Amino acid sequence: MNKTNEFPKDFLWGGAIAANQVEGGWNLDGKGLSVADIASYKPNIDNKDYAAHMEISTSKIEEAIADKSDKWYPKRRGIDFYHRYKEDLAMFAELGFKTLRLSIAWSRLFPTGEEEKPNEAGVEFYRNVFKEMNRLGIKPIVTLSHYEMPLSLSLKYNGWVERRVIDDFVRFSTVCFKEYDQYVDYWLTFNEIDSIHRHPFTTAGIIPDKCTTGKEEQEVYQALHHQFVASALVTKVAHEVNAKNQVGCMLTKLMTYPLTCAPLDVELTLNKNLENHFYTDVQVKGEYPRMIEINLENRGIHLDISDEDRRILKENTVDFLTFSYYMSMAESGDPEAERTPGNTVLGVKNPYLPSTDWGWQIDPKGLKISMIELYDRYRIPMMIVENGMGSVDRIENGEIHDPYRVEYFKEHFKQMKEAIDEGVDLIGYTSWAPIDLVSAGTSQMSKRYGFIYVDADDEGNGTYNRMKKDSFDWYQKVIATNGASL
Ligand code: BGP
Repeated sequence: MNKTNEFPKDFLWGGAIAANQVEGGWNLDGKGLSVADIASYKPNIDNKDYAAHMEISTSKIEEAIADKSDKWYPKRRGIDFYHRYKEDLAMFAELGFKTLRLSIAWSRLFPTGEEEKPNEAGVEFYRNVFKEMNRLGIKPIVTLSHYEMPLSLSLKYNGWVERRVIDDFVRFSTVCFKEYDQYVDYWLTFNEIDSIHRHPFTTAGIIPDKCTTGKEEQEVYQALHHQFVASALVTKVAHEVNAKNQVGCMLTKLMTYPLTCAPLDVELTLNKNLENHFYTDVQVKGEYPRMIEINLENRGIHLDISDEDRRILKENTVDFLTFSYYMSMAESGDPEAERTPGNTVLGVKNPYLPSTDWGWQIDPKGLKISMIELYDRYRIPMMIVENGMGSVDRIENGEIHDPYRVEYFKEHFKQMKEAIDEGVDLIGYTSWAPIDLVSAGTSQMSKRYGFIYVDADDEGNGTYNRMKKDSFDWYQKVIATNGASL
């Protein structure tokens, strides 16, 4: 066994899931509708056009509300984690998980988002989940907002565009910190907070036809600002409720390379990477980067940011930084350059990299580069809280052979180890996702990420039974040997 691959002692190995992609039970025990519950499955989605797929309108929402079934709404079904969580947690424990990243559905605790007191049945559900995790020795990392805000806030206030939603979110988060204090130490505020530009409805409840200024971009940035302030305020509350609480931010790491060394390609790439750092700059350093503020002004985007907001941001920065990493992209000044889909983005295709079944370019080295770049910039502990490969898995004679998944993870883990050896303070890793679940981007079930297979198809047919893939044993061994088996 190669000892040199061993990860730091107490390294948090695990997996990550999100409430709206696993729970189901969308209308049970008092839960309200969330923005995820109206995401429909489109069998003919053209993977190259995310914008069209994410398109939303008031009439589309009304149509979805009127449809009380879950036939075309896979996120209403999830993988029935609501009823099967014990079985799933037992399998995660068998994998040897030290941690599980999961989210709390805001609409299960506050059905419309505006109630003064939480829905007790919702509070109870997560208490039971955390109790079971505690019994199994799995530490939770809890995301407070993972693409599931109450739909009512979206319809009434155009989601995060209105400042008042900050108070609703702080009330919800405070309940979480107090109710689950004995079980949870690690909290994340907003999943992929930068994704508000790529899918504003899912991330922030923004419905384009409700934009009153006629300038959607302006409203998206204002909503983002409200999320930044909310994130800082709940960081403060978490620390007040219990000083042991650690709060992190969460970024989609969109590693971008220049397609060539033509100076224009390099400049465009630099701009992309500066923009990608904006979100972590605000949450880790506590202030808007000067160049971003100038850039916004130059684009005619004038934000309502008070001195009080700036003080809140500055005084309540996060304790650790987390990010998702699936792929990298290239950038080019040539408008004809070939493009390829990535994590809800379209990037220029890098000719040196292979792609997944969904066209996302696989780049383990890019993970190491991202880790070094982010750690050098922020110097606080980091976690990779999403990383994995969506693929079409096939059952052959009752077994699922997924060597491509093992290969993907193995190469990424090696790069993580290299970065750690070079000084990066990486304290945890949660794969996306340890069990098959409904895709965030396409609402497909057939885009599979898990070490555990779930017998369900895109239309919800199937037994929903769980089954181990070959990669299950492989990951179990990696965790058992703390990386030495790599
Ligand atoms: C991230 C989201 C996850 C997740 C993942 C994979 O952006 O935080 O919720 O699903 O991407 O994306 P997809 O499900 O579209 O394959």
